[in-house]
Amino acid sequence: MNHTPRAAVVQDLSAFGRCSLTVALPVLSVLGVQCCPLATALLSTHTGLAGNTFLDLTGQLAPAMDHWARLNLSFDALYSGFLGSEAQAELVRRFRTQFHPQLVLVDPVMGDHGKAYRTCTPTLCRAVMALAEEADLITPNLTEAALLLGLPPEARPRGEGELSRWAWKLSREGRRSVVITGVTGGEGRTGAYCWDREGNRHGPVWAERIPQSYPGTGDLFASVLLGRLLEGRPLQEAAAWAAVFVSACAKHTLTAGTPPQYGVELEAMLPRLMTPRTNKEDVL
Ligand code: PXL
Repeated sequence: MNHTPRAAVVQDLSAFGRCSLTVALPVLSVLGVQCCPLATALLSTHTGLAGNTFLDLTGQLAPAMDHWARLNLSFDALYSGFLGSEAQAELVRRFRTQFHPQLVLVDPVMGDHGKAYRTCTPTLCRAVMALAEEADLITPNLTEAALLLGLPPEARPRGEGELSRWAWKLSREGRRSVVITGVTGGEGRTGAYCWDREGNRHGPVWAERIPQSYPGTGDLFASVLLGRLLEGRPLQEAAAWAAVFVSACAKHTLTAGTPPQYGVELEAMLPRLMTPRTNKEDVL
């Protein structure tokens, strides 16, 4: 009997604003993956809405992992995203050595639009980078890709040739897989550049560009990607699904006129991810 794939997700629970766990939980569930949160913090909203509350839960992580170990639980995947401290990054590493998941996805959340997030101090950035070194798959946006390569955060690759070299370097010569998100293409397209360590296949995937950015879309992308990978799909196919779904959610949200800080209106779109729908073009 096929078991339900199980993923441990190390992220904050921001109650309002559709990012991190409030995105990973519904998306992974709809994709048939059991999402087991290791909640790093509890916030009233993400940090993009002024005045958010914040309860640090770092102290809960090691006891939760130890409890899971006593229950002999195993995990197919470990997925980490936005982290609040070096100690949390260290606990993600500990999870890896304790549970040996087959797939470790590190979304190295550090910045966007050419700048590091104000929450990502140089020490935290270094810890996230060290974590990314040990991952099987990383999903940086262009700003994070530049930081991981030791370049200024505003550095951008000139053309697809350089983008491909960035991906190759980030893959550590093909030792791990990479999906660089937020890549702009011609003709109103946005997408991601993939380096698949399986067979060193690489290339871009595209979707319609929506002229509005929303918080949490990196989390949405990584969650769809992980769900599709755990279905056994190859990296580029999984990334194409993620790109098209994020674009469809953004389009729907723009049409609805929702304030961008509220995140993308994914609830109405989730059924489109459900199997047996297998053709990503059906999402649009
Ligand atoms: O989506 C990234 C993210 C996750 N969690 C919190 C955030 C952000 C981005 O701003 O503030 C708390």
